[in-house]
Amino acid sequence: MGSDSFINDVIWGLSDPQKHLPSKYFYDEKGSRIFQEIMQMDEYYLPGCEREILYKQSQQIANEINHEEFDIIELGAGDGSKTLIFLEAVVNIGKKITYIPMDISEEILKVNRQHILERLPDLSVEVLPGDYFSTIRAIESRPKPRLVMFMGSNIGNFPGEKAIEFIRFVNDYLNPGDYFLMGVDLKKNPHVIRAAYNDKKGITKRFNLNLLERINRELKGDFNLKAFEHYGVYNPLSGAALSFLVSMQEQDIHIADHTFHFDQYETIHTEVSQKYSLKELDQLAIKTGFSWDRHFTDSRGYYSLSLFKK
Ligand code: AVI
Repeated sequence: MGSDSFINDVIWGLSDPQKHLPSKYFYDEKGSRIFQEIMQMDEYYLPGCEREILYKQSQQIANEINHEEFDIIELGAGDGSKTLIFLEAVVNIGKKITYIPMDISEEILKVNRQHILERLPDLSVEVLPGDYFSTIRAIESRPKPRLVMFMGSNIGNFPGEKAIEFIRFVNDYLNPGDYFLMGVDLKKNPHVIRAAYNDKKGITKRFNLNLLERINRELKGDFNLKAFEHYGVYNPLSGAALSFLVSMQEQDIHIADHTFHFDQYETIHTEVSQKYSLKELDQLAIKTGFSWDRHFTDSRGYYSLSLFKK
């Protein structure tokens, strides 16, 4: 992700009649720190749900996997702290695994490896730095059966058809009998979802505004952060939680040698966090080329770890 594509994406997105910026650019060093704060927020129920499922049902998930020896490849693995719960369960039921965490950040993969080996010193861990698309190709030549994991409801940040395209892409790198385990935030009381993206302390607002700050820092933009508001909305018809930055006044913004005009109340769409029903997940599994699926949900039915089999 060089700054070359960052500038191109920013200019392209702000030139559209409905201005938009890709949410992947939230995660510079500062944005990643703010995201850690989001994960601790009372309103942001997702990590707690995922952890509950992992603690209570990891063994059942592991038992569904019809292989004694296999590779576990985790996309966007981060520090691996939640995955460790699952890996321990797999090892405890006597399966032989190699854990292959993939992430953009080499630093976080070092932390991940150390974390995992502290608890499971005999586990074979092979880290793979890079983005989803380039690194997943690296698993093609590995001879063992596979379980690919994609946790944290990251699939929700792929807008519309892009989620289908991405899961098909993963499916292409699996053989019949391989598995895909995905963390998915489910449709629920819309008030609960809305609150998760509109916290009282304004942490999500800081997260969203950091995107403009990043443009100022890295691309020498001149956004006045005080002239933008964060707006998070959930549409129960589409199941999409959408984040916007709203220009509170008419203004011109300069980035490199480009000028972007904002009318008062004009918005930049910055993120989609798609929510699914279990029925939609069944359809998604079929649409993306899987032959079987099973959902493991938390006690409130807020979140699912969905296991797809090719
Ligand atoms: C990383 N991703 C799953 C988060 C989400 O819920 O869409 C990012 C996030 N944006 C605002 N709060 C959290």
